[in-house]
Formats: sequence, structure tokens, C-alpha cells
Amino acid sequence: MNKFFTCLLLVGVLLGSVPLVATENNALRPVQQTLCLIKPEAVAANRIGPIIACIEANRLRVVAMKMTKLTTDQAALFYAAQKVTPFYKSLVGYMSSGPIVAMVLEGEDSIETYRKLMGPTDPAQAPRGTLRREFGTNVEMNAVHGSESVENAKKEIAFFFTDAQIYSRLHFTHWSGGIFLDSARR
Ligand code: IDP
Ligand code: MG
Repeated sequence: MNKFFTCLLLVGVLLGSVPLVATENNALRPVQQTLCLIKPEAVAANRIGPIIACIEANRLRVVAMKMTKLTTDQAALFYAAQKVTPFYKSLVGYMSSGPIVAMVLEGEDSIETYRKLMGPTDPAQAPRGTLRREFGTNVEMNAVHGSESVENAKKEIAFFFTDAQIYSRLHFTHWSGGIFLDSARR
């Protein structure tokens, strides 16, 4: 099965639809985009800057960004997967309670990289240095949101941004040993 996915990845690379970058140990990792939200209580606490600083320090690039305020209908739609949970109504109320910052983050394995940086859902369970530990208040008001999979990221990005509003910063400036090097890495 692994061989199958390796072949699929190689076909994607050859067709130019999957950009790859080389890491320090020469492993190839896909460049992805993911959705990040700075949630209402973190915006209200004036933590936008420190959160973005952590994101940038972790080799993720902001390629789209806006401040917005969700209506209850929009919050209900965005969190439709949580409809069956006992906290859905409260979550929708919270997420529509004030302005949020929506961003598209780009980078190597950005979905996993950013999920790790966020930490687990409950800030009390999150390791030191994660965004939820440092900026979250409780399991609901946990400062930040991040997409969970490639498919989920595509849907969530399209919820907030059109393609024309996303400024990918993958500048393939040189070709080295059959691998495109991302200029942001140099
Ligand atoms: P995630 O944000 O870590 O992916 P999900 O399970 O997708 O976690 O839940 C979405 C959001 O719902 C969480 O970020 C949090 O704001 C809220 N939430 C999750 N679990 C609870 C809970 O047990 N009580 C209250 N709110 C919760
Ligand atoms: Mg989730």
C-alpha cells in the first residue's frame, strides 16, 4: 500500500500538481495549505500577534488572512460535524460571539505541523509551548482552530476564502538535484 501512495505522489509531482520540498534529512514532504482560526476569546484578549508569531516561528506562512465575525448560521454550518454533540449549541454561540481572525497557512505537512503546534482540544491536556496551552482558556474556548485532513482543509479554506484571495508563497527559484527548493527555506 505504501508503494501505491509513493507512486501516486510521484505521478502528482511529475504532473506538477503536488509541490514538494526537501527537508534537512532529504526526506520529501508535501507542501499543504490549512485553515487556522483565532477564536473570539483570543482576539478579545489581544493575542492575535503572539499567536501569529508562534505560527511563523514554526515555518508556516500566512498566505491569506482576514478578520470577520460569524453569524450563528455560519458558525452552525462551519461546525456541522459537531451537531450531534451536547456542546454544539454552546460552541455555535461562542464562535459567533465576537470577531475572529481567519488565515490560510502554507508549509511542509502544514496540516499536521499546525495541529501539533495547536495541541490537543483541551488546553489542560496540551503540552507547554502549544498554542492551546499558552493561549486557551478551557476545552471550548481553546484559542485556535485547525483543519484535520487535506479534504477538510480544502472545504474549510473555501468557507472563508476564494482562490483569488490566497497568495501562495511557494517561490520555486531553483531546481536542485531533481528537487524544487522553496525560497522561503533559504
Ligand atoms: P479540535 O478543534 O481539536 O479539532 P473538535 O473535536 O473538532 O476539536 O471540536 C471542535 C471544537 O468544539 C473544539 O475546538 C472546541 O472549541 C469545542 N469542543 C470540543 N470538545 C468540547 C467539549 O467537550 N466541551 C465543549 N466544547 C468542546
Ligand atoms: Mg476538529
